[in-house]
Formats: sequence, structure tokens, C-alpha cells
Amino acid sequence: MDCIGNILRVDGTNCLIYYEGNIHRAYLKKRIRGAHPEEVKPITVGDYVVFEKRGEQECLLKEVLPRKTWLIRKAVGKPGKRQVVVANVEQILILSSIAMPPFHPGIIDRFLVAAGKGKLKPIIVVNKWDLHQQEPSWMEIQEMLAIYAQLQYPVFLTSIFEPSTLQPVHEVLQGHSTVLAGHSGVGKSSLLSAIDPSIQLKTNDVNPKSQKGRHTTTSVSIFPIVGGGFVVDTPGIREFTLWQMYPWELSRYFPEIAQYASQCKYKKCTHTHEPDCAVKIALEECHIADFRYQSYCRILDSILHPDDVAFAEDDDEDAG
Ligand SMILES: Nc1nc2c(ncn2[C@@H]2O[C@H](COP(=O)(O)OP(=O)(O)OP(=O)(O)O)[C@@H](O)[C@H]2O)c(=O)[nH]1
Ligand SMILES: [Mg+2]
Ligand SMILES: [Zn+2]
Repeated sequence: MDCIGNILRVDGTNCLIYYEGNIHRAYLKKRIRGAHPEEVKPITVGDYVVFEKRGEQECLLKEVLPRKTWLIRKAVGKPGKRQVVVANVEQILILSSIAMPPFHPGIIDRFLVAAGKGKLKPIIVVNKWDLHQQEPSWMEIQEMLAIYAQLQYPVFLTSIFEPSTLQPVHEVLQGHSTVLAGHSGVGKSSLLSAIDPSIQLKTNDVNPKSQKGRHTTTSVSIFPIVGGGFVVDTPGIREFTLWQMYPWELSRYFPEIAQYASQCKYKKCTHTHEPDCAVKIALEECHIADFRYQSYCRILDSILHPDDVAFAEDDDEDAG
């Protein structure tokens, strides 16, 4: 009899499938492994699969069902390949920190684009609120966060040491499926353990000299959370390079740029060098924040020159 289960974990040529409270193990046959040659892994955490039970825990994986949502990045060190970090979750919690590592809006903007492309609802969370008083750029960070809020993105400030800041985030996670994403060391695993103490994850201090995380989480894992719903913890990244898209498509995922793009002279305007560009005028008139436009230009560059060394990822982790 065919059953439909949910992938919990993928290890090399094996995977774990969740089905009606039980976990089954399946071997990934060559046919399945070769189904998506452009992907580093043929299936991913969150995929729905059709399988047939073959004994207590063993089963035969027959088919991977089409994905409803996805978080995709360019695979690290594998030119022309993409990596689906997670499939079929509803939301992405984009985590950054006020300090240790420093706040980088660029990575938030990349994840916002990836969320838009992958049909994920984005939630911005800035962790390590307890460090705000000693952070010299706290004023600037607040101004940037106000811009995200104006753009209608939900924004939360948290500290794992202040339970009152965790409650609102717990509420948005409850009853939903969410992937946690962000740089290494921002506190993804710590936040999850603080929100739900029954989940105890390995965490590690940030290197005080480089202010970078130590890539503590090394695989993509799913956790049910108290009150319902589940959260997917992911390994931190140093850089998140988006998977291919058309240059003129990018502005769709910047609402404030998209708002003006239809008034540009050229339909395929990239809002960089073209004449009569409504976006550039809006930028000059301060209707678009400089840091957002800079993010847009950097992402555009990485789309136009995907193999440029300047944009190559230097991370050594394997997100899954
Ligand atoms: N001051 C402060 N430190 C925090 C907070 N949250 C986490 N940390 C610390 O930040 C460090 C990194 O936390 P992790 O949870 O390992 O970070 P991560 O994002 O899961 O990192 P990777 O698994 O490497 O991607 C640990 O030393 C945590 O104790 C916070 O709210 N405030
Ligand atoms: Mg972690
Ligand atoms: Zn334009």
C-alpha cells in the first residue's frame, strides 16, 4: 500500500520518513537520486514522498511530490548546482543579531528575496537585544529595522536572557512550520532552545576576535515545538548566494523598488544605468532607503556575474 510521508532527515543515500507517528528508513535509489541533476541532493527535509512499507521500519521510496514552498541557494563549491535547504514549510524566520556577529542587513535582504521566490512568509528577528547598549551602531540598526517594519515585514527583537522578548516569537511559530535561517553565531539554536526548553541544542560561543560563529549546527533538523507546529534549525552560513533569476525579476522582491519599477522607461530596466529610471529618481528623492538599494545592487551583481570570485561563497559548511 502506498503512503505519503514527510522527510525528516537525509544522510547520503538514506533518508528518514515521518508517517503517522513513526519513523521509517528508506534507501534513495538511483532513479530518485538522478531525478533533479541540478540539485546537490535529490530530496530534502520537508519533502513529501510516496513510499511503501517493507517491514517494521524499512520502506521503499517511490516518488517525491512537487514542492509547495522552498528555500533554495546556490550550492557551495559546486558550480551550476543548487541546494534546496528545506521544502514545504510556511515561514522563514530570518535571524540576525545586534552584535557578535555584527548586524548585516544585506543577508536579511537576500533571505527576503529567497523567501519571495520560494513562497515563504518572512519574519525578521534580531537577537542579542541584551547587547544593544554597548553597540555603537544601535541607532542606525533601529532606523533600518523601522524601514523593514514600514515595508510590512514583521520585526521582532529578542534576547535569550529575556523571556518576555521570546513570547511574541513563540506565538508566531505556534501552529506553523518555520525554517530558521541566518549567519552562524546569531543564536538560531539558542533561540529555539530558549523558546522551547524541551529542545536542547548544541550551541557554541562566537569567536571574540573575528566575531564569527563556529558553524556549530551541521545538519538541517526538524523539531516539534510546544503548543503545536514545528521549526527547522539549519546550519549558519557566511554568505547566502541566490539561485539563478532574471536581473529584471529581482525588483519584484523589493516592494519599495517594485512600486516604482512600472514607471521606468524600459520594461526590463535593472534600475542601475538605464535612462528615465523611476527607481533612481525615487532613490534621489529619498523614497527608497540607501541600504536597501545597495543590497539590491549587490544581489543584482551576483546574478549578473554568478561565478565572480568577489561573490563566491567562502563558507565551508554544508547546510544539510
Ligand atoms: N548575549 C547574547 N548571546 C546570545 C543570545 N543568543 C545566543 N547567544 C550566544 O550566541 C552564541 C551562538 O549561539 P548559537 O545558538 O550556537 O548560534 P547559531 O546561530 O545556532 O550558530 P550555528 O549553529 O553555527 O549556525 C552562543 O554563545 C549563545 O549563547 C542572546 O540573546 N544574547
Ligand atoms: Mg546552530
Ligand atoms: Zn528603472
